[in-house]
Amino acid sequence: MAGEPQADCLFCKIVSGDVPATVVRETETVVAFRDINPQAPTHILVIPRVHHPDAASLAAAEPAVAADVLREAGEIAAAENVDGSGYRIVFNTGSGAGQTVFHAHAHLLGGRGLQWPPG
Ligand code: IU
Repeated sequence: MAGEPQADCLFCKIVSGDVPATVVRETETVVAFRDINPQAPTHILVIPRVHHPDAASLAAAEPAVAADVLREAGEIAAAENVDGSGYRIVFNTGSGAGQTVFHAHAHLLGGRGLQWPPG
């Protein structure tokens, strides 16, 4: 059922604690942890506890939780001191856009110059 934990989902396993991660923040609805393969000095993934395959399906099904993801990303950017220099929140959506884990997640990237357009 939409929103339920998926046995084969890496990020559901991080939410449950079955797979370790360097968690920086947890709320009732959201978990944030450092990306295992960081692309910037600050690279944190902000994920909902509930399972939805991508950001748009999360927003459609549970808009308040999607808002929680965005708000937490902003608060973590401030806590990491990357808000002054600028940061990026990225939702890769679909394998053609580089999505490899099909549990909605925001990439929070900061701490270096970020080019536009992205690759
Ligand atoms: P993507 O947008 O689906 O490609 O992002 C998935 C991210 O999950 C990617 O940046 C990986 O480095 C990251 N990740 C992780 O942090 N821990 C893991 O155990 C695995 C992937 I597998």
